[in-house]
Order: sequence, then structure tokens, then C-alpha cells
Amino acid sequence: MTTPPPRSGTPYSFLFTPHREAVLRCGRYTLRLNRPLIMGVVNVTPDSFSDGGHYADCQRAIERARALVDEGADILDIGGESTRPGAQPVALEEERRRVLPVLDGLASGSVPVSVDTRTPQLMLEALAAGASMINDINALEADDALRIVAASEAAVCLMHKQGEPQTMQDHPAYDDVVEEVSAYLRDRAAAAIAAGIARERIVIDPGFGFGKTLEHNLELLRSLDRIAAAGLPVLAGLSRKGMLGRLTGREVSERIYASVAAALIAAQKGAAIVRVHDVAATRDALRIWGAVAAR
Ligand code: HH2
Repeated sequence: MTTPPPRSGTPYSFLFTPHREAVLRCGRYTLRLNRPLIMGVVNVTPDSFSDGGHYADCQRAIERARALVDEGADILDIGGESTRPGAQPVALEEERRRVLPVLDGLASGSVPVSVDTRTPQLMLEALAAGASMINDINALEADDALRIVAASEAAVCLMHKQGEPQTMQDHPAYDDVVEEVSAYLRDRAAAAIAAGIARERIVIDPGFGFGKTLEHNLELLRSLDRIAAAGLPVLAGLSRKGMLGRLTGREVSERIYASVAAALIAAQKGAAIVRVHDVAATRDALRIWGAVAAR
């Protein structure tokens, strides 16, 4: 596919994307997708792989989220359950206790708040409490999830994974990882549209690290433009992940440079949204690219 000619004044004019003029509708917010957006992650958990325990307290999580907005986050993503490889599922009651008070403190802010959950009942409660997006690593496959999101105005991120977090890294296997992930995301987007979720509310995500070897992850990153060719905005979540540790030999707390590099590559490959922990560093890198790209 060829890149359309640049328009004067359009930032990121060599961005490979079929949705340059597009918007993402997230509840009362409409986000323009004319540059890569930054989703800032706040995990309200004791055990998330990179920030577990740091923001388990509600007030600290809210302060962290506000700091990420000051650093340039376009969307916040609040999670109450770690889905890192080997993680144990969290009971609804506990996930609710972690997420809803933080959402309450942020929902009236200047940026949309996404809730990272695969639990339909929590989706329902989060939407009622002002969540503008549901980020579901299960791609709304659980009973009722499609119906619950369709009944709202919120956006949704449909993510691919192979297997379940507890065992997904045991033996990931694909014949053609890019084709299989793309086909799955196309199917889930079609199911969401059939359930009444407008196209402009849907984001797709190949799910880096979710039932994928290092080689699978690299192949997906190399070919992100093929996934973006579905015409839906693509979200890429590479921040601080194990694949970056494998490639650099660095611990989680030392993966900021690798994370920024990965986010930049994802954006150049057509990601509409990058999901990151280090917002300021990512924003600076994307700004440099944007300045070079704008003509
Ligand atoms: N990655 C994680 C969690 N949620 N959601 C989407 N859409 N895409 C991702 O790549 C993704 C995600 C894992 O990262 P993190 O939230 O930092 O860790 P944990 O699951 O341990 O809380």
C-alpha cells in the first residue's frame, strides 16, 4: 500500500495510516488521530510487572495519573488486575475496590479514562462511573461484554492474546502470527460492529507479550502496518515488557530507553495509540519525529 501524499500543515505526514483524518469517539471526548496518541498506564495493583505496589493506594494512583496527564498523556488507562505471564485472576470485589475510587477521582478530568478489565460486571460499573473507554485483553469475548459496551458511548480496545495469562507463555505457537492475529482482530471488530459498537469507537491491539515468543513479538512489530491496514486504529503496548528485557538484558526499572524506541517504531509503523508507563520520555521522542515528519 502506498502512503498518500502529505498535506501541508498535517503533522506526521509520513505516518503510514489509512485513518489520518479519523477520530476516536470515547464517551464525551472525541480524539483526533492525526498524530500518535499516548495512553498513560496506572496499575492499581500490588503485583503488576513494572509498577506493581507503587500506586496500589487510591490517592497515589490519582496523583500518578494526574502527573501523567501533565506529562502529555492523551488517555489514561487504569487497571486493577495484573495480566502479566503467570498472574492469578483477581476477584470482582477486589478489582472493583481498586479501580472505581481511582476512576471517580479522574473521570471528570481533561482526558478520557480507560479501564483495563476483562470482567463484564466491572465494565458495566466503570461505564456508569464515567469510564470513556474499555480496554479488554479478552476482546469482549466474555458473555455480555459486547452488549454492555454497545449500550454505552465508550470506546473499546480489542486485544489479541493466545491462551490465558497464567499459562500463555508456556508454548505460544502460530503458523503465521501476523495473519492469525490480524484475522482474529478483524473478526472481533466485526462482532463489535454487529453488536452495535460504531467503527469510530473501536481500537485493535496485537497484544505484545500475550502468548507470543520474542520472535512473534518482533514479527508483529515489523508488520504492524499490515494490522493497521484493516483501517482501524491500532494500539501498541510494548512499554517495559519482557521482550525489551530479553533484547537489552535490562531489568524492568531500566527499560525506559528501550520502551521509547519501541513506541517510536510502533508509531512509525502506523500505531495510532502507544500504551506507555513513561509518558514524558515517549512524548519527547514522538515530538521529534513529528517535527521531522511535518512538512
Ligand atoms: N499490556 C498489559 C496490560 N494491558 N492492554 C492492552 N490493550 N495492550 C497491552 O499490550 C497490555 C494491556 C500488560 O502491561 P501492564 O499493565 O503494565 O502490566 P500488568 O498486566 O502486570 O498490570
